[in-house]
Amino acid sequence: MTSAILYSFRRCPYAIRARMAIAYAHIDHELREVSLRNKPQAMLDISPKGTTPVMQVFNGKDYMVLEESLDIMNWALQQRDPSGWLDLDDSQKAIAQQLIDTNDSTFKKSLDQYKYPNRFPDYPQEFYRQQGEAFLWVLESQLRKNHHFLICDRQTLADVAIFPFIRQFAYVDMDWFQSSVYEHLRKWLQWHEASHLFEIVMQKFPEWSPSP
Ligand SMILES: N[C@@H](CCC(=O)N[C@@H](CS)C(=O)NCC(=O)O)C(=O)O
Repeated sequence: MTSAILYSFRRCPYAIRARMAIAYAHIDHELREVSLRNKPQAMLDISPKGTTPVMQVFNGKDYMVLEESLDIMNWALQQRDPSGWLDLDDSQKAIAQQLIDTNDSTFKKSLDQYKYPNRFPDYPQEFYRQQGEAFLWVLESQLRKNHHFLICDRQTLADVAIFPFIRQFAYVDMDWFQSSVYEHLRKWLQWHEASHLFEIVMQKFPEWSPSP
């Protein structure tokens, strides 16, 4: 019997980070690829807010629902954390938390504005890119300090939680990103994109529909 179901949308950065944590922790699950334009009723029944990812974890007759990507990541890592993504001291944890909070709030907002400038005609696209660059600078200096990863000298939760969003930002104008001053960030992005974990979670699945 399936022990967990993950409702996911392949390109969603929140879903990507959840899938990476799930794959890393070897969580047995059924992946249900959804269309954001046609969300399955089974997903909306357990999570009416209708965002991906959503994870349903079965425990005998009961189940619990995790409907925030960070909750899914943390839950998966509590089951298994082979390389210690959560093994950090208190000050490292505080930095990780702050970076993730900034990513999910101000940076995500600038990312959406930079990606869809037509929807935000008040300013030119470059303005929104500059807004986002404030966070790129913070990451670049963390990477310089920490030997190529954000918090310490190895990959941890913060790297994985933030990477899919930086990837989206870079892809808006790859020529600009490649010739930008963010040398360490470029290498960090390339490293994550080339990782086996990322390859696994970007496999394509047909859209799920309930069996009749
Ligand atoms: N805070 C949520 C955000 C998830 C989210 O916003 N996902 C987007 C897709 S990338 C979504 O489902 N949007 C709803 C929609 O497009 O209808 C999380 O961390 O899981």
